[in-house]
Amino acid sequence: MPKRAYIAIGSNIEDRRAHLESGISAVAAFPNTCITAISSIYETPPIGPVEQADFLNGVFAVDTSLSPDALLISMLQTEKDHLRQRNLRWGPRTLDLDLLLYGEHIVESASLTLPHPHMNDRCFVLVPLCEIAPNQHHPLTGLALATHLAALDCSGETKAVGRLTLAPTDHV
Ligand code: PH2
Ligand code: MG
Ligand code: MG
Repeated sequence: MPKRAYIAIGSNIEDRRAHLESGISAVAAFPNTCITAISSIYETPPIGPVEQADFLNGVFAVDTSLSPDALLISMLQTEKDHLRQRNLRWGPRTLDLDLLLYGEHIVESASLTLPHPHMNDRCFVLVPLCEIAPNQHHPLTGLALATHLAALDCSGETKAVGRLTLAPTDHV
């Protein structure tokens, strides 16, 4: 049975919108994987210790028969295909793909932590995620994602700047 997974996407190197679009198209082409929902795109100030350009961020949902590890490996390859440099932790990136949720799975391995450990405290993740899955429960807290969002102050942290020109696919 395919599982529903949620993936956060971000870029703060131009052409940011083109990177998001081709990143989602690449995921849509993964085997046994289809995109089921895409949030609006948000412009967000950089969070963390590195001074850098504003991001475009969003979240999308997939139904996939890939295992969490296989999905992650394909996501990392997609980042590489977008010439993602990993020379500065939390630094600027052409394309960032973060696996937030994979069904109700709870995973703690060297390569993967599920649910994503920071998803509940980042407005640039929770705002788009709640746009497409407000009633989804967080596997560790059991609370609806909208409840986690209500606990955050996201004023000034996210500004919707439209949608991607990419139709959700329903083919496998
Ligand atoms: N990603 C980071 C660090 N800071 N800030 C925003 N607004 N959006 C991001 O995607 C982001 C960030 C490291 O993954
Ligand atoms: Mg990230
Ligand atoms: Mg990442």
